[in-house]
Amino acid sequence: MPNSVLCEMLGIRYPVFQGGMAWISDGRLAAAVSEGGGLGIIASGNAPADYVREQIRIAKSLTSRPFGVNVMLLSPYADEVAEVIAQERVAVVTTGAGNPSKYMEMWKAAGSRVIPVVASVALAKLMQRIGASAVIAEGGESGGHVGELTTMVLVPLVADAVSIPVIAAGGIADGRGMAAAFMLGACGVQMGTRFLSAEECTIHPAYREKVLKAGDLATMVTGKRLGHPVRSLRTAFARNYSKAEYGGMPDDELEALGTGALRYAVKEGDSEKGCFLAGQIVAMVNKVQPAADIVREVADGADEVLKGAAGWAK
Ligand code: TUI
Repeated sequence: MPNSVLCEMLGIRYPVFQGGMAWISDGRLAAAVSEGGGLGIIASGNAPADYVREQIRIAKSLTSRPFGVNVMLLSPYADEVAEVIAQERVAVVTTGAGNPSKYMEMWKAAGSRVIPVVASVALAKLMQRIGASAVIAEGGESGGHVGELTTMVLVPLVADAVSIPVIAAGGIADGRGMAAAFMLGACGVQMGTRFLSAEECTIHPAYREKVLKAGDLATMVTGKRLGHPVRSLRTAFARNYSKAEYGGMPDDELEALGTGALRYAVKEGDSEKGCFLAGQIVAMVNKVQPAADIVREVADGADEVLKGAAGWAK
């Protein structure tokens, strides 16, 4: 693996982050990734602070290596989750779906490294200015809440605009993707979808089955009308939601249709009521394996590709 500044900064072996996926990335998955030499990240999603504290304690009991917690900034519990993170002195905080400026001082005072997800150059620059240690540039190929730009466009633009390390996310699930991210100016990657098939990932068996079977056109984006576009598997729920969205359902009813949908997918595997978040690269995820093997396979795969890089031009 090319020497990444991220490894030194965070005390990890491979510059591979496991993305914080709501209701999925718990303390056990995060600890398994960190034990494997990557950076495991607990997702707080829309969960209350007590749940997040419990998952942090679980991760601490399973690994002495650094791990992170992701704060979903649209959550009604974001303020209290932010405080728990500071109290627990978590090594790394990542944020998603918004601007985390108001928490920055508190997290830095607690000794955490803050690494926000950004979907634009402007937010990346602002994050650098207020003291972020790095930024995660996430393209719209990713699962969950998506921005406008693709990884291919966003990563080099952000890498040119800031001097802090850039981690690429969105559409990466193997060594080729990781090597490409390096070529675009990133010094690490974050993957979510690839970890849906980790042995330590406790999604409902029906969710896992859908992931393993998904092909290249298996995902779609819904939620644009309410301003929170989300990429998920093209299930009965996603199709119905889309019909309602473009069929003129009032905003409050549409909002209600989406409430609890992530949890239904993860815990009950229910295709009628559940929203199965996944990125476009889900088509490449087709085997179940330990999280540590995923981290190593992707990092070693990138190494292999990069070694042959001089011979690429055909
Ligand atoms: O956050 C994510 N992915 C997520 S969050 C989530 S839970 C959810 N539930 C209901 C509605 C929406 C989400 C599921 N997946 N990824 C990180 C990410 N952040 N992607 C894009 C962004 C982003 C977009 C705009 C970050 C900042 C931003 O800036 C807004 C601003 O205020 O400047």
